[in-house]
Formats: sequence, C-alpha cells, structure tokens
Amino acid sequence: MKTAFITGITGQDGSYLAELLLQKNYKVYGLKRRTSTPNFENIQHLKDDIEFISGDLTDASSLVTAIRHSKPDEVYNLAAQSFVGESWSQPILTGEITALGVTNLLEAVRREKPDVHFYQASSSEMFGKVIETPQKETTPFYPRSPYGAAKVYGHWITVNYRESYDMFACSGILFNHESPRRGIEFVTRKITDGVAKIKLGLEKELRLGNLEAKRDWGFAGDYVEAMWLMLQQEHPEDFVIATGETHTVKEFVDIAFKHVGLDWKEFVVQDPKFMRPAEVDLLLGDPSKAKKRLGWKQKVDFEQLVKMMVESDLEKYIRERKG
Ligand code: NAP
Ligand code: F7E
Repeated sequence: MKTAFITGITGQDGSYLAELLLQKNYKVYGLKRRTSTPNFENIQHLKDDIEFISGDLTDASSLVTAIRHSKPDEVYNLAAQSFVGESWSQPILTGEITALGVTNLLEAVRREKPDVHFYQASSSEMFGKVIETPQKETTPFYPRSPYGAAKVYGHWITVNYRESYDMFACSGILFNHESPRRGIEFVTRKITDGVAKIKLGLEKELRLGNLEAKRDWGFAGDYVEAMWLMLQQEHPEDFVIATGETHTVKEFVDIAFKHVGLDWKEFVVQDPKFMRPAEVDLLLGDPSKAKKRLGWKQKVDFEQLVKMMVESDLEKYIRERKG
C-alpha cells in the first residue's frame, strides 16, 4: 500500500485528490491547520478514511513532524493562500504561505524522507501578462499579483531542490479548474451561487468586476488525476495542465443564467470594488506535453462544467429551504 501526504486537504483540489488516492488504495494523511470552527465541508464524506496531522505551512517544525510521522511515498503540496484578489490585501502572508511555505515543506522532505515523490501546485497565474499564446512549459513568467509572484518562487525553489539534491520534485502548472467545491469568492462559484439564489428568489442581483477577462477553465476532478500521473513518471518533470480553450467571464455568466432560463443582463451589475489593481487579461494553456507524455485528457468540457456547478448550487439551496 502506498502512502500519500497532502497539504491543503480541506480545499477544492485536496478533497478530489484524497478521493482519487483512496480509490487507488493509498493510505492518506492530510495536513490540517487549526480553525476556530470546523471547515470539513469538502471532505466530510472522507473524514473517517483520512488521518489528519495538525500543522501549518508556515510552521516548519510541524512539517518535519508530519513527514516523520507519515513516512509518505508521495507528497502533494496543495496548501496556499490561493485567492489572487486577497493577495493585494495580505501580500506578506501570501508570500509566507504560498512562497516560503514550499521551502519549509521541501526542507522537511529533504531531511526526513528525501526519496519522496513531491508535487508542487504551480499556477497559470505565473504567466500573468502573457509573453506568448498559448502558454506552455517553456513560456517565460510575468506574474501580475503578489499571489503570482509567490507562485513563481514556489515553482523555482521546486526546480532548485530537484537540481541541487536530485530529489523527485516536480510542478504542475495548472490553469483554472473549478467544481461545485470551489471556494465561494472565485468568480465561477460566485456566479453559479448567484444564479441559484436569483432563480430561487433569494437575491435580486449579482455584482461582478471585469467581465472581459479570459480564462482556460477545466474541471478540478480531471486535474487531480494529472497530479497523480506526474508522480508516477520515471523522471520528475513539469507539465502544463489546461483544456486548450479560453472563454470570457461574460460567456460563463451567459451560459449559467441561460441554464435556468434567465437573461444575465437583467441581473448582473458591474462593481469597481471587484476590479483588480493589475489584471491577467488572457490565459490559454497548451496541454500537448501532458497529453503525449502522461496520456492525460480532460473529461468535462466548459459547458458541462458551468451546468454542473449551477445544478449543484440550485440543489443546495432547495435542500436548505426544505430544511
Ligand atoms: P483552495 O480551495 O483555496 O485550498 C487551499 C488549501 O490550503 C486549504 O485546504 C487551506 O486550508 C490550505 N491552507 C491555506 N493556508 C495554509 C497554511 N498556512 N498552512 C496549511 N494549509 C493552508 O485551493 P485549490 O483551488 O484547492 O488549489 C490547490 C492549490 O493549487 C493551491 O496551491 C492553489 O494556489 C493552486 N492552484 C489552483 C488552481 C485552481 O484553479 N484551483 C490553479 C492553479 C494552481 P483551510 O481550509 O484551513 O483554509
Ligand atoms: O478570477 C475576474 C477576475 O478569482 C478569474 C485561483 O484558483 O486561478 C484562480 O485565480 C477572473 C479574473 O480566479 C469577479 O478579475 C470578474 O480576471 O476566479 P478568479 P483567478 O484570479 O484566475 C488561478 C489559476 C490560480 O492559481 C488561483 O489560485 O474573473 N472577475 N469579476 C472576478 N473575480 C472574482 N473573484 N470576483 C468577481 O466578482
């Protein structure tokens, strides 16, 4: 039986990855930070199958203890301050968690179990103000937020540990991926939650920022499979994971409202509060290396993703209404 240690287990990706690894018969450990109220929503159904270890990416000693205790074959570093918008309000904390936190974990692995296969959650936000389109593994980085800059550090320190210590350390450069378990402040989930509330008469409007931004959106359940595949390779390498399609926020809004028979123009209000100090205008990934070398491909397309998320939020509020 293989053993995996996942940071960010309570997040969107952590929950799908834990599901996948449990199906594959892994023993799964998850790093869990202390919270004043429980936040097990995404992993409620898996709680009894995961062994939680208390710790924080900014507390190096807790990571050493976690690796020593779990003795993992594979480590997936998914923990981060992951909301781009918030990274302007908390730039230092974002750097401490999303950048230096990676070094804390790599050091714990190097000292306690250097033969681990290590996955770092890199991001298309590193491409920022894009130098070329589509973006691939060799495209230079130009981050546009404290979050993007922190991810560039996390990416390069992972390359550096691979080259300095011959560790099996690699990064997935993942483009946006969404699901019904996506945090409520991200634009996709904010839209589908808003559509469900408007449809059920619980809200009258949906306030959004830049509707022209373009993103390459995939389904999180498909993307965690790529993470696992990367760690099963003979040699550690970095891969772009994307759909190869890009859509505006407006297109997402349009499909989501249409799905419940409404016209978005009657409900969406543009609010400068949700505009960013620096925007990433266009992201479009080229997943051909992952397709060829990992045999990875997405199963859920853009329209299916939007509809899946709207349906899930509708069901949630209908369930809540019934009590
Ligand atoms: P998410 O839902 O925001 O989850 C983030 C996780 O990190 C949560 O479990 C959170 O725990 C944990 N965390 C935050 N700060 C921590 C700390 N100081 N110590 C330990 N754990 C901490 O993010 P996601 O969408 O699943 O993304 C997973 C990873 O992929 C992140 O690194 C993200 O930056 C990266 N990424 C995401 C996307 C995407 O489109 N989703 C694309 C590219 C890269 P709490 O529950 O306690 O807050
Ligand atoms: O914004 C625009 C916003 O916050 C997408 C994270 O997982 O993916 C995610 O980062 C776009 C931006 O995601 C609102 O300006 C308009 O252009 O959903 P988002 P993100 O910033 O792309 C990358 C790959 C990650 O790595 C990150 O961790 O939508 N937008 N109106 C809005 N965005 C938000 N949040 N809220 C709005 O009202």
